[in-house]
Amino acid sequence: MEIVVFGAGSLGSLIGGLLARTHDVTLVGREPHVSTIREQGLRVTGEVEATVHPDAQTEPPAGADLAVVTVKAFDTADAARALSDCALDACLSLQNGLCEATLAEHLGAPALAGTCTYGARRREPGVVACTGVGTVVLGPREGGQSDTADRMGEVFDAAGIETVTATDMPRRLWEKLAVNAGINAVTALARVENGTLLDGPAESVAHAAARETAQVARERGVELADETAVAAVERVAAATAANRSSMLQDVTAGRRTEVDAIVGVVADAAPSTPVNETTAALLRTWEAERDLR
Ligand code: KPL
Repeated sequence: MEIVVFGAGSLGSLIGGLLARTHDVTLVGREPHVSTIREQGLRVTGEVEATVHPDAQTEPPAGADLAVVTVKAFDTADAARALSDCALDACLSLQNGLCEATLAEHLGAPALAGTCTYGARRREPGVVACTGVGTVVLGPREGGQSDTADRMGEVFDAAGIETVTATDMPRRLWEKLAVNAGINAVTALARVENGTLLDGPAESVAHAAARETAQVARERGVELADETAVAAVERVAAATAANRSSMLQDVTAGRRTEVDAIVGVVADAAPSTPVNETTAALLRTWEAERDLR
């Protein structure tokens, strides 16, 4: 299968590298990563070891069977515009936030929803580390079964990626949003690793952020219980205890964060969500002071 991975950062390079063991992959990313991959291949290190030779470009190709989108949430509209001239059978978002609707708006092909718990760190141009073998879950963004989702699930599976094809993506996306609202925003503001949220004063803040996210999900017709959202935060904080969340990494590096696509979605919703309103306001203030938004 011909697959374009749009957004060859850490996760995009890892997923693209794993897919390239079996499929024809084009990674779309930035220099000097792309020319290094073209010259020397892509080295995957850590929990998975492989050297693969995908194509690598700064612009998408004219067509592919599948586009996997891995850019930051705030770059989704630009990614969708860049991919709009690429003839596709399907597109899959493996991003934080609820980005599928934006992709569907711009692309003629069905936009599948996905979540990914593989850990990835780009070490240097042409090298990505797999810091944790996880699972890719994908399915129709509105839920239910689709032949396209089933086929794409088989494509990931064939490449040796742990894959689940799910019929309840709306609930899974909101559960992931609860995890990110609880873990990413709180660790970014407190400057701590994910495991610090397993006890201590920040634990209750993370849990309250997750409960508020579940409340907004239910307002939008998605069945997500408070306890399920809190349990997901605890489970992910334990499984990734030593990790620095992507939002903490962004803040540490002085980069724009995904605040709008994560806590902002909950903070800007109709019901009162004081914890997310507070974390969103603090992160947005930090970004505004650095001209990042
Ligand atoms: O998705 C994550 C992120 O950092 O963006 C978690 C699961 C919280 C892992 O750090």
